[in-house]
Amino acid sequence: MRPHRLPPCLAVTALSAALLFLLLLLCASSSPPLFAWRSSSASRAAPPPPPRAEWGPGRPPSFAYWISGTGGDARRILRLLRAVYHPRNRYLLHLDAGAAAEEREALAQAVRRDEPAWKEFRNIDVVGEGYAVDRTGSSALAAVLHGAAVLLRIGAHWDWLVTLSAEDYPLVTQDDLLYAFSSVPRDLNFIDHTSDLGWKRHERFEKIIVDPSLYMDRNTEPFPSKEIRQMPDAFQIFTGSPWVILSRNFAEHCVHGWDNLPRKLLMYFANTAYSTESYFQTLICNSSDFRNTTANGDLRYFVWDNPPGLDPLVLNESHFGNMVNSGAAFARRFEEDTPVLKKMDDELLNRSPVQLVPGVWCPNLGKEQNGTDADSCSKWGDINTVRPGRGGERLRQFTSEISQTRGCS
Ligand SMILES: *[C@@H]1O[C@H](CO)[C@@H](O)[C@H](O)[C@H]1NC(C)=O
Ligand SMILES: *[C@@H]1O[C@H](CO)[C@@H](O)[C@H](O)[C@H]1NC(C)=O
Ligand SMILES: *[C@@H]1O[C@H](CO)[C@@H](O)[C@H](O)[C@H]1NC(C)=O
Ligand SMILES: CC(=O)N[C@H]1CO[C@H](CO)[C@@H](O)[C@@H]1O
Repeated sequence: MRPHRLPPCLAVTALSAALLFLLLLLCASSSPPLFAWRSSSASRAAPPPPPRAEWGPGRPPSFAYWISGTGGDARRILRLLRAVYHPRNRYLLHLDAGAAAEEREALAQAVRRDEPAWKEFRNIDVVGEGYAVDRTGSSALAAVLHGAAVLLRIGAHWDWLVTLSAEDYPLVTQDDLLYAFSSVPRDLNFIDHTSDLGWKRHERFEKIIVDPSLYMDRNTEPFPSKEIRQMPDAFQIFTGSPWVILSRNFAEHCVHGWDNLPRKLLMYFANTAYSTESYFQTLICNSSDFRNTTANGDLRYFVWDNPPGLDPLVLNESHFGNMVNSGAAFARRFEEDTPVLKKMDDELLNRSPVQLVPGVWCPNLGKEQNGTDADSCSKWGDINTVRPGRGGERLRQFTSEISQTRGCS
């Protein structure tokens, strides 16, 4: 007898319903809760208008970045944002419920004020309220899906959604990334996956967990239910890296899915540990319309200990060479202000600690002007052209290799 507890199956159903409700809510709500831009006062002398982005064939693509962190991560997120900034892209920043409202407000202030380019292009938003998230539970998946829904609503032009955390850093400039992806079919998804579940079969999929962060307003650890469930037979489970690059089409399918599978899987993965490692994988591999749009890789560099821990190793200067040669676009995990980030700024991004990464869109960045290096953009360049460096060629080569083989096996 467990008189004081809700029977696990009931708790589970309630939570699945909570997740589904959350998702439906976000699809239905007409105004996402963001720190919005206020229109600037018209009385100031008008600066030259920013160049207009052009879209479509012959133009570079555009990325939507979902960047998430927790309490104390605002500074790292700003550094990462500078390292991945380009006016063509769209950025949505999220500090989860582990951060105080003041930190979230300060992040929103920085995004409004810190860089002339951010003020001008207004392509960065901060989620106004932190969702409770536990990365081992399904609340992490709910947060990503919510982010995707908001980005679909506020950004009409992006082609791919990239998920990053405050512990990530780019290995290439945005000129490089936009260049490499210019030759990638826009419906292609980069989702690392396998159907070989190994120990995860029992530990992850036969066990049922309950993630209270789905309904609490504080980050709360999931707890296991005593019950065991059978492996599903209506779909085959795939698992892999939680970090993904999703095509706009597939992101729409996940959020506004016109068929049942996205919702059915959401119910299932609501009670699975680490559902961000399996939801997108299982959905795409079981959808006949999308299977063939999967490339098996996440374009990230990370290193596992032997035997592997729960998280990949923290990277340092000893990993620099392998990181660059990997051909990947992003690497993780880094500690805040660790020296290897400075080396990446210097040698890969051509960025000083206070600057945005130079590119065709702002040619004066980092150039000497009257004896000092320009640390902000004073004159707009062409935001519809990119000029790749060696990193761009490497990444193009790598994406072309891994996208030769599509589908799931
Ligand atoms: C996906 O690829 C397989 C194998 O190449 C092919 O048989 C199938 O028709 C493709 N499906 C779609 C929807 O294009
Ligand atoms: C770098 O990381 C590796 C692997 O975690 C570790 O063995 C090594 O001691 C670290 N080096 C420095 C300089 O921290
Ligand atoms: C550099 O100095 C000259 C002369 O003082 C000035 O006319 C010019 O605007 C300055 N250029 C920049 C980019 O500050
Ligand atoms: C609808 C659909 O394509 N379902 C697929 C789910 O995954 C299994 C295993 O890959 C396929 O056999 C199904 O056809």
